Amino acid sequence: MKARFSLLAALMLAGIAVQAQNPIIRDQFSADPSALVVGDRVYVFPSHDIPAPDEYARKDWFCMADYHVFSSDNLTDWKDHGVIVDQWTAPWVNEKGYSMWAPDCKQNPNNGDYYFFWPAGAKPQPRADGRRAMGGGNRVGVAIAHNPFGPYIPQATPLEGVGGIDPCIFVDDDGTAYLVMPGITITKLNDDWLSVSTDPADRHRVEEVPTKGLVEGPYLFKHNGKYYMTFPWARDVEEVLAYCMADNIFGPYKFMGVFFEEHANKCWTNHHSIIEFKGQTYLFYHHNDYSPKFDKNRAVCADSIFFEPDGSIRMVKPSLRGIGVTQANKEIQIDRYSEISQSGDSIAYIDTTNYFAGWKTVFYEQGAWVKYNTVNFENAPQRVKVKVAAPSTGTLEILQDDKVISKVKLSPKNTASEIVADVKGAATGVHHLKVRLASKGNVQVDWLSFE
Ligand code: FUB
Repeated sequence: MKARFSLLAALMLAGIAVQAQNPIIRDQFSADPSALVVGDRVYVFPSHDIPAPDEYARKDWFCMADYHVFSSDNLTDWKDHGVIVDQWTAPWVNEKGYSMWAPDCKQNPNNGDYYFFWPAGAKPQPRADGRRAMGGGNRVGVAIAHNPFGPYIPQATPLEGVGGIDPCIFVDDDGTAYLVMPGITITKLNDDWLSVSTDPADRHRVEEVPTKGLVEGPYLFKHNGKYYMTFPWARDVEEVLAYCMADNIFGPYKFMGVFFEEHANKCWTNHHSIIEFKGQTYLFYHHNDYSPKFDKNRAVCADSIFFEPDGSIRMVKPSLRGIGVTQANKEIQIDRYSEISQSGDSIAYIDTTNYFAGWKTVFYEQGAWVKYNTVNFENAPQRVKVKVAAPSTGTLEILQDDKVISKVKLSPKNTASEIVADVKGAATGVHHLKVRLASKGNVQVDWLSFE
């Protein structure tokens, strides 16, 4: 198993760019995204779900052996910087644990380095009397790097006195850092960021979270001077995202309710982080888009967050379109639509034996349409290329905002192939795109791009 993942790690180290709407990471499973803004780039540190190898007995459970980091300067093209920490080389981690769960990473203002915190099962602890070693339990480790993309050097031992999963690091405006753990507890980190304060005055338990239903994955952030303690909450069965607000880090907090409802298809977990980037607030979360039948293989997504005038968080509706501007000359995956007509079209997997192949839009009624927002036409395009399968002749109309700029003549082809059509009267700049079936038929569109 180790050899297989090391090969994958080596390939990833080449720095592969993934163009993205939702999910943003499209070539591997990813979950529990922790986003971090560094200058004009966003770094995302997710956990990494994998299918359980033979040596891992719990086939129905989370299985994670390493972490990658991804980054983007436009929220559309994400670069995979490769593996930064894995269970085989982190000194204290059980190398058969596959339990590298939700991590977090922040820059330490005391020295400018990046501190990656992650939970994992520790190596079984030997017992003095020679009996079988005891399980090491979940501990929290720290790995340090000079750059957000690594290389990260793991510390020899986990944080003293800290057990559990889902660490979150919050750095206040004065540079004081806190470790936030499910429970929910907030504990001041010492200046070295390698130990927590043991002074009871430096520790606070947030009592205002719901007491019924699991609360995990806390993420603390500050917006307009207020503290927002956000967390996944198994209100009934699947997790919603909820939050409390406070004027001071140690409270009192006020429970504000839910800002993200359960996923429609019953993905049990959600886990998130929230950042502000170039004046907009974004939510990073996960869903099991690439594994519809097994919700422990998840995929990282992102959407915008908006606040009401009183500071409360507006309910987030997860979208397929996600965030970022799409360049008109790239493959535009219209199945990640912003809006879809009420009837006459639907989204389907291209290959149900390989979900990473993505989706296609199936138009089956005349007049059905999908709208894909925020496409940048750097130059006025002359042609459009559409990857499409159609059983009979017909026409697809391409609209820029509400103006028809191309009529793509379809010829009968049951397998998807690329058709090129002329574009007339298209404008430059950022526009919304619409694709409409102007004829009858079962027309399946994979993507389109402009030349
Ligand atoms: O990814 C494993 C666990 O599932 C995380 O640590 C939890 O927050 C939940 O997302």
